[in-house]
Amino acid sequence: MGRVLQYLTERLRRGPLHMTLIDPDKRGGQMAAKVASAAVALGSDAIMLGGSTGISQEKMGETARAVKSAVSVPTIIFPEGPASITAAADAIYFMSLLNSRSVDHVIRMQAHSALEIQRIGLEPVSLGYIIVAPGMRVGEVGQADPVPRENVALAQSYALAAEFLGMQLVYLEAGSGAPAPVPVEMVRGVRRVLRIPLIVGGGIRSGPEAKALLAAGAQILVTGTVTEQEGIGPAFEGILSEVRHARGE
Ligand code: 1GP
Repeated sequence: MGRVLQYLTERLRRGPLHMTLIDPDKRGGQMAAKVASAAVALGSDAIMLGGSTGISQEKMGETARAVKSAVSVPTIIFPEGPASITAAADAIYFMSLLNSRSVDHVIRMQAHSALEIQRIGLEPVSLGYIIVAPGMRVGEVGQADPVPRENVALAQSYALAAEFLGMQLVYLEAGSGAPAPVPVEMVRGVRRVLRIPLIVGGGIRSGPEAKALLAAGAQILVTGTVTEQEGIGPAFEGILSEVRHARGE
């Protein structure tokens, strides 16, 4: 097991986690490092770098280096579209967009980057990525057929398929900036059938939303927009306080 997956697995034994998504195109280098330090001080467990399509390797490298020297938690690349791969990060989500209509997003792009990831020694963390309506921009770029919000069985089916294929994590994604997070009933339904860790992201903007998703069984919450819009403000603090509370801190 790679070091980052081991770190996540060990932490998950104590309770749910939070990851802060930073887009190096919007906040690169030292600006990203500042947000990352403040987020980790409040209890965020990892920094994910990604968000825009076509982030240059240079920008990703510069930001990963700055974040890594500022925080002790893992820095994980969250590729969207063609991967911006850099050895400066600790790991990369090696993800398949399971409900894409395009074979490119399911497996071809991954095949394209696999040798390079091995060559530079970046840890791949295998992840089944499932887009739930509305899906926002990632749903369009990824040519997804988003899981309808009321179709719990379809979300369960994709999630279980990821587990049966040997993937290490499942990510239910409503899309960055979604007006509402993945429905609580869907999270509860997926958690009921799944044995691997469940990540939930997209549209989480408040403590009460985080609390409801955690109660439904989300094990890792991802937020990005909330810090892009207001920095480390009351909304972010509210979300982190629910995560810390859920793990008994
Ligand atoms: C996007 O799930 C993440 O991939 C985060 O979404 O920007 O809406 O927090 P937000």
